[in-house]
Amino acid sequence: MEKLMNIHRYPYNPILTPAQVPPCLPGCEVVGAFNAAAARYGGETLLLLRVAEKPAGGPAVRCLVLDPTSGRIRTVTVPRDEEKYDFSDSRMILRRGTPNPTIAYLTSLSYLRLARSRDGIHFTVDDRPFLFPQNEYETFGMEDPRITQIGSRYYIYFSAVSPHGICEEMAVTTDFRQVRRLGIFFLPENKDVVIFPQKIGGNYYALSRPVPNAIGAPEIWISESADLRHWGGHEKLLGLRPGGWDSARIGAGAVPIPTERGWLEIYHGATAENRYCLGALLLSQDDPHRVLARSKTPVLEPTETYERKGFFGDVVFTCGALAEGDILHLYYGVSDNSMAYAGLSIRELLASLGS
Ligand code: MAN
Repeated sequence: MEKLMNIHRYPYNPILTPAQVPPCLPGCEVVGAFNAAAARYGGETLLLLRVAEKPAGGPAVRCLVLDPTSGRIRTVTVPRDEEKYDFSDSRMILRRGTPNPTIAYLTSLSYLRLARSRDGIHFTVDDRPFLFPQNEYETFGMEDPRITQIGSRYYIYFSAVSPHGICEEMAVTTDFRQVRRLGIFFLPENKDVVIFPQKIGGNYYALSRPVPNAIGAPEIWISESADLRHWGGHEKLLGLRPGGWDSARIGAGAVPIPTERGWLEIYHGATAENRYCLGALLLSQDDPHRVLARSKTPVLEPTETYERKGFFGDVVFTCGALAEGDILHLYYGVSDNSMAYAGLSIRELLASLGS
């Protein structure tokens, strides 16, 4: 029997909604400000939001796509009555096909924008995007960023989405004003990368979530690198659990947090019905290939209205958590719509894992 754990959702959740984010594209509206990376910089808490925009008004049949040659965003109109398309998923337009349908377009274009806060709860959103699609790997957008601080450098990495597939790209900043892009570091299809904040036994480590096509399942892998750019030594770390909350898809969430018992990782798990929950993993301090514990039941599951209803409901999804003493400040996207906050005790969380 797992020990009970208290999770303290901020009573006025969500802490940040699309209404607080003015669109940056002409004639567009913001439909999501969610799945943000978290960092501390200059006495402030920063959230690097995934902001999703779409042409304002009307059904989602007009899609935004970057033209990488001109650098312009163009609008593609997809006829609603076209038999070859399936419009049933709010996030994407599927092209029907055998053996499997494929994504034709996304219904919104995502990019990355900073929000800054003194108290970690009340955020002001920057006027302009921090990173905006600009190359052929980002024509459908940039999603689900994470930030790893190593010394004075903040490594920012995210999923780049295009018809070439979903891959992981990296950038680096020291001041959250200037940012230098470092290119692709995980091949398609891969996403949900988190990089550990320090070397372990002489190497950097990352968790990732490749998506096998012919055979296999979307599960968590671990890789190592001497320089953060070239990754190898890949091994599978964690699999799906049939029948449960993490039975169809799992992926790393927050950047791993060092604790006295080992590395604490908050990951997401989804069912075949796309219900997303968060759970915890404990990895050995000296050898993160060793899984010491894994939550049997979710640490957080979508129960509140803002977690159950939205652009894509029944989703809690984290890309960042910040430790402060025993408190874990968990920032999480809700319903692919907004950002919410929950605080929890690291000690209680470790105890719930039996550690
Ligand atoms: C995928 C990603 C996430 C999103 C979930 C739920 O895992 O696109 O950004 O939150 O699906 O839609």
